[in-house]
Amino acid sequence: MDAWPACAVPDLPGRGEPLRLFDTAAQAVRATAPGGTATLYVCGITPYDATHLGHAGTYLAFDLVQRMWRDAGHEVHYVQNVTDVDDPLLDRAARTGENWMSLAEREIQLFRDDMTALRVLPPDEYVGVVEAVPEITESIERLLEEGNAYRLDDDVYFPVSAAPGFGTESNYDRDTMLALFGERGGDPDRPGKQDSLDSLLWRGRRPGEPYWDTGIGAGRPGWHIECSVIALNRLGMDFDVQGGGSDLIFPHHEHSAAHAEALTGTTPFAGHYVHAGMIGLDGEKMSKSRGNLVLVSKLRAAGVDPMAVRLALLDGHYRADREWTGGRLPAAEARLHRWRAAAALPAAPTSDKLLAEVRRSLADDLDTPSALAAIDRWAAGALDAPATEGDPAAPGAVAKLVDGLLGVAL
Ligand code: 5CA
Ligand code: ZN
Repeated sequence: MDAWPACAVPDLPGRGEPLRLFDTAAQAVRATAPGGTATLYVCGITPYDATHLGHAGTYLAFDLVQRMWRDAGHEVHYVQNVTDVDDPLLDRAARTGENWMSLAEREIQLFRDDMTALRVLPPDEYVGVVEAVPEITESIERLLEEGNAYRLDDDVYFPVSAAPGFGTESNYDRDTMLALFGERGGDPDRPGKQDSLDSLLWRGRRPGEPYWDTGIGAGRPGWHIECSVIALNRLGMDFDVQGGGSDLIFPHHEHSAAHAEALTGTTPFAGHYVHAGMIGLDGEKMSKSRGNLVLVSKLRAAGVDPMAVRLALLDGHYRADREWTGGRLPAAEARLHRWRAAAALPAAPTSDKLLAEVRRSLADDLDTPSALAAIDRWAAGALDAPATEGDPAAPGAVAKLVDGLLGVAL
């Protein structure tokens, strides 16, 4: 399906540093080692409600990953999915009496508009699960043929015993895995499974639910195999970064990796597993199911500058769980105002050191708080100095670096 329009990313003088990111599997910050083309898969939305600031924070983190790679001279191949058929979407459609496909279509369009407004770089391939059903089905058939899947009633399961590396992506112990599996869409207590942690690859047709008639039978794919196959068929194994929010560490990313490893007989699925922290409101994770949301579209409709929303999200480190509070937006608006005023001066302190500083901060696991603080110091110096002194090229150069590396248009 179509993604959304890309904004131009200016080229900056010199070369950026190699990007280092925290890898959940290694539990350490490690250098990403992209070849000429860096490869990225980020889990997309389940389109049953509008984009909230939690989603925006996560997609922004991976937007910066791409900016850093490009600045370091790489091409980027970026794939994102849309979970456009799944239980929460079907439940919501059933409750409101809307057709599930129109609900998905409307929310996907709203997401595109929100991402465009926030200047988030689009994926090169934006793939809906519905359009990928044939390739996903083919992979499940292969797992069955090779003894890496088993049938239970009309459903098909993945046995965790088929993936020797199971558990090494999340690093969680079995009790934690069992608890999270139950909380996040798994069915640890279903009788007949070989292991409580085995996950659903194929859900046989249920009355009233959409289904596809396939070689496996009538039904629809399970969640983890969707991302596994969509990523694998476009990026191959050992692509550079698998991304999403930290709520996807287990079971989603663990099982996606396990499926791909069983499908190919090779390891690893991704070079880095990178997870953004959860953005909360009133002490709880912001989530569609809880309904404690601040929506990007609502902020836009209220006339809030999307660049201020972007800055408010970048003010915290992507990996930290963080609370959205009422003060964040006014603080970001004030910062944006100061940066714009400094960038509009006829001359300002030179920016070469600033470019190096911002590059260094972002290369270190996307340390945006340090990068923003460095730009604050430059802006304060520029606004304090007499307007005619300094380098006439500096204001424009800083606007360009803020655009290129942070995606903020001044
Ligand atoms: N469709 C699946 C992934 S295949 C899914 O998780 N969809 S989602 O709509 O629920 O979430 C989309 C992305 O936003 C995921 O990466 C998820 O981890 C992230 N996300 C959801 N809630 C928050 C939050 N409160 N803070 C930060 N990121 C969040
Ligand atoms: Zn996913």
